Amino acid sequence: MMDLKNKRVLVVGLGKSGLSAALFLRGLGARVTVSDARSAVALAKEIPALLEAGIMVEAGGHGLLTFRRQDLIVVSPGVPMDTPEVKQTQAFGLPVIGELELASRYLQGRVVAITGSNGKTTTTTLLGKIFSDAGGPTLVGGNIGLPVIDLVAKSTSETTSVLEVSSFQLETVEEFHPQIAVVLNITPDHLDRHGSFAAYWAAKARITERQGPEDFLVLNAEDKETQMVASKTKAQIYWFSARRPIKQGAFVHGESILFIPSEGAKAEPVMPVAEIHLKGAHNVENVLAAVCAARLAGVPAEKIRPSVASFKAVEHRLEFVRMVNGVEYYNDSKATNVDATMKALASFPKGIHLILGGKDKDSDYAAMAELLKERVKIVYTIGSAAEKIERQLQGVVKMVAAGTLQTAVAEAARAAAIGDVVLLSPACSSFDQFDNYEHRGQVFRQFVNELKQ
Ligand code: UMA
Repeated sequence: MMDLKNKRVLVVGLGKSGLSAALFLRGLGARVTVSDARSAVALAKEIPALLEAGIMVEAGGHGLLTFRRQDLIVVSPGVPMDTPEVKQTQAFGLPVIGELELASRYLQGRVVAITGSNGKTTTTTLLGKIFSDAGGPTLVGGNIGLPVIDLVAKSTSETTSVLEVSSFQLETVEEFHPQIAVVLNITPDHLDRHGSFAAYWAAKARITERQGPEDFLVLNAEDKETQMVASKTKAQIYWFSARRPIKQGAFVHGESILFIPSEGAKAEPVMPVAEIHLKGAHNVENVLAAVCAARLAGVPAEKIRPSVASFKAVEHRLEFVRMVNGVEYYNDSKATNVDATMKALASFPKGIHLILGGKDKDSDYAAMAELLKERVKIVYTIGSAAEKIERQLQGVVKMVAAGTLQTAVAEAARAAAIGDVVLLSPACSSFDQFDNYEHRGQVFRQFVNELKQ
């Protein structure tokens, strides 16, 4: 824990994380300033509470001088580390940390952290449910939408905090030290922010940087990039696999999920795969990761089984919205990269009307070509990435340039036949047309709910 009383701390970015971090730091007696690129008008909702709490606000851009006169800089996850003011500050030797790092210096109890390109939210939510069903004090937060700093006041030495952690958050960790870390998969994402896949991978691998031999690292045995994280750890490695038996960890064998607590030990039956009520093969992997982490945390198999069996899809993640005129509508707004959309496509055999597009992240949409040919009837493009998608997928699949989500839903509803599926799984982030992926998913649901039977 740092003594920040009367220290000058600058919080960069005034979204959820920045707001919570600023108020937390003020509560510790620090002299807090927040700096945000958005104008004072855009921040009109946040500013009064901050001023009331005695926090200074710099709006409409970051001033280099504001960054200089500080003892500590706390950056929000969405603020790139190569932002000129952040870079220069670091060059002057001022400490720069992220909100996750700040929170982990104060969070009490055990930390279970989950990262990966896809499946983080589902696995985090499921693990949170398993721990709380098992009866222990449990907190859930992080990239899932609740800043970790908001968990600090509620945590005690008895708490298990289940944290979804992103590459943006991991990029700025120093002392962050989960007792159990999970890496689900690593496929290209956020290349616009990290610059290269290698840099993105390196950020993800930092989840295990502070782990020691008493800690556990749970890795996907079927994902090459994830396997390589094993070379970066001092923790005990456990694996999960949906395809084959493994020596230590969780896997599918026949119709069942089994767990092996240590090499050479007898496999414990956990549950039948048929009891998982989540769509898609990728969700079996998410369940395996959660089972493995829960067993390592000491939750017995007989308690895990009913928790998993009663777990339903997370909002915006292959969420069934409604059946209209024999057509099923699914909201997968959380699919903000190509790999996530491929997993969604793999969950439906054919007859898909796919709504694709949003803000591009330097993604390669051509990677979806085979699945599109095989399963998709029409792609409806939306948002600023539309043109790039149309260029990369020309000749692969029939495409309709819908422009907006509203037009895409209307066009898909018109074209879809009985038995087809209309799927919003955009492979892009939402920030060109929406506040965030939740907003995009809500708007999609609203349009679908307005369709006439
Ligand atoms: N800002 C600046 N300067 C910059 C960049 C941004 O001032 O150079 C300001 C913006 O004007 C805005 C604020 O920073 O006011 C936004 O900060 P933020 O983007 O960090 O957003 P938060 O609301 O704090 O949300 C963050 C995570 N956002 C991102 O990582 C982009 C949320 O993850 C997370 O739920 C939340 O903290 C709580 O931990 C969202 C996300 O998209 C869901 N994550 C990515 C993903 O899952 O793919 C990683």
